[in-house]
Amino acid sequence: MVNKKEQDLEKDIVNNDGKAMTTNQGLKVSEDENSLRAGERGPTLLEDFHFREKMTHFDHERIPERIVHARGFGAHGEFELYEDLSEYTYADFLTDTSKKTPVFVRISTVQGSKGSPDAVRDVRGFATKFYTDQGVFDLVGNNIPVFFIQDAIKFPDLIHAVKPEPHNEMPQGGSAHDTFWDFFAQNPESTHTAMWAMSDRGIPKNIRQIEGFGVHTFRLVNKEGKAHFVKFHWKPVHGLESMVWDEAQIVCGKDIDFHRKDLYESIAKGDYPAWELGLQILPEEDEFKFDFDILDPTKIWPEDEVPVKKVGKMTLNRNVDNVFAETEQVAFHPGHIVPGLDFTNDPLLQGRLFSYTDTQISRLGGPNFHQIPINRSVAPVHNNQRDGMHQMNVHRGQTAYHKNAINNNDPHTTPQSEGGFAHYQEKIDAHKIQKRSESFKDYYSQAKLYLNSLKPHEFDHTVDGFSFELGKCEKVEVKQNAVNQLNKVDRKLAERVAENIGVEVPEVNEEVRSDKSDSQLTLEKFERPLPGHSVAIVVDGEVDEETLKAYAKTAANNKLNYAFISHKPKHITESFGITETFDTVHPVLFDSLVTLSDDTPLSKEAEFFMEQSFVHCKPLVLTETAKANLNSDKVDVTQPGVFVSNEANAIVEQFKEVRYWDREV
Ligand code: HDE
Repeated sequence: MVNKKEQDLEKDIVNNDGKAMTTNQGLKVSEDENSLRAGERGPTLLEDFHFREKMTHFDHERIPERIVHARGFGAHGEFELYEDLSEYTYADFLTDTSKKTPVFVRISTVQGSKGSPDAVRDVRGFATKFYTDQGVFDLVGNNIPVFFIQDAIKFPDLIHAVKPEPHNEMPQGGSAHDTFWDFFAQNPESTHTAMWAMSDRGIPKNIRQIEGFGVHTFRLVNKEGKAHFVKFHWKPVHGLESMVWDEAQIVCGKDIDFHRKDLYESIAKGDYPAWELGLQILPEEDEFKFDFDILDPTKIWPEDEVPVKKVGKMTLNRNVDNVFAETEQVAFHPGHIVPGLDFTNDPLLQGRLFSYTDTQISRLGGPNFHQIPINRSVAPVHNNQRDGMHQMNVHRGQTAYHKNAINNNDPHTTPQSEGGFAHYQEKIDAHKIQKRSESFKDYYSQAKLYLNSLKPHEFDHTVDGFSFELGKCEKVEVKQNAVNQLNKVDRKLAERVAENIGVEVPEVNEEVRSDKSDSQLTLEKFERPLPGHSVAIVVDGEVDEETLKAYAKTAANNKLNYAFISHKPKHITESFGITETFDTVHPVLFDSLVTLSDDTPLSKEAEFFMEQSFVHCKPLVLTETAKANLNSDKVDVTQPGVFVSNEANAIVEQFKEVRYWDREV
């Protein structure tokens, strides 16, 4: 069924099928290959208005990319509510379970420019636009629940530090450079978030399998005006997986579109990505119950202490028709809010409420960006705002002010009791000051809590993450200062990183003495349903068609993505239509590997595929023949996750575990 937003977008869809080419003025064009010239070999004439119009438009096809989150991928979907939440809020999309609210989601990296690779180590933006019947609500979050800074005034500094350095514009799509780690060391509020970014969370395997977080504390307000504090979560239905760092770096080169391709293809195939909306709800009376300040965006509310209540599900079920019109022009803003929700005094959130509209004005060329189809509310829009660049509406009538008598005081305001938005009336009694609250000054306890919550292999990966990034810094002072910070969180982390990058371990152990953890933070707690996983079926030498068919059928029946990879794919292409050669793909692009072979020694390419999958701890299946013809000493068939089987079904049976960390060196 077509939802309200799709109906709305339908009006603007341009379909050229069977249509005559025209200029932008509707004039039919008779020639589009040759500009108007003075003679066959003569100069082009200025008079050629079609040439000039075409070229002028082309010259202005680009708009400024986002300052942060420039590289993103978007899709349409729907949100369904499980239960009526009117105890907490009167937002209609959170109280009416019969409603399916249209959504548009854009998932992005932060640092890189629009053409940077997908699989870099970075925070992922997770922005959702709900087209509710009460107006647009944007939940503009990230895949990491905390942020690097506590006050919005520091955002330009953070971003200047993490973006490519101004004197040489390097590095692209990464934080492994001096200015970022200098910022980290000089601004200890960034410590907790850096732990997340350097852990497996910073290198997601794909964007179907990430969590999303609203980060800030917001408010839910019910009809009676009673408020609760709330944190928003998106819990991925397809589980949560990450890459290993070596793999991520190779993917960046082998397939820069790796994440977007996966999302696009999943949606195109009908294997829809989905997330459950989770809420952590806290009565206002409990505001001061914790050993951290709930307004501090560098803190989580540990899920063991405040459980996440799953209240609905979002499914992405439609790719965009046009990336520029939709994904590039979509304009999110944390200040796009609906009745029943409200802000808190989190100083980061407060600053964001200014920044997002401001940035759209230069990015989208004026104040009317809400009229662009993807941004348009499905609730009717009426006010006295007029004119401006790119005004698309024709406002009829004489008055454009409030109050007026000439037009019966329309458009009129609506009392809160009838659905008008009214700000939550929080009592404030304070001095005007420029000062950070003392309650925001514990920078290390939750960083330690995060490390305590990781499994040993996840801790090792975090050590590797820091070691790589700091190892890439050029200034010894920066490396040393950063390790001094790590020493304030965890001695082991500081020691191991210091050793890896060749700086001193600080003399005094200043680590946080706490073994507090949260059981919900390790990736291991997530289920990883098999559908959507990918298997490389390596065909080395002559393998009969029946065998290949059996593997193709098993993979398709279990909704696995698969490709046959061989030296001479012609006969496979003819039978199956899907195929790759050893040159066109790389083992890092697959989650698991099967090797089928004939009775001759395995080729070095086939062995390379197995070695890479082995070193990245992925499941491998070899047939008896392949095992007998394996010469590589880098694939130990006695290790966990390496299976010898002639059954096609082994790719399902054995691939339920997605990584075998015991194999990691
Ligand atoms: Fe953003 N952020 N941000 N941010 N942010 C932007 O808005 C900003 C912050 C986030 O897919 C910009 O349209 C300030 C936290 C996402 O289009 C800009 C501060 C979180 C996206 C901006 C923050 C985010 C943006 C750049 C500190 C997670 C991409 C282009 C107060 C909760 C949305 C644009 C999309 C984009 C400002 C901090 C998430 C410049 C001032 C915290 C997902 O307005």
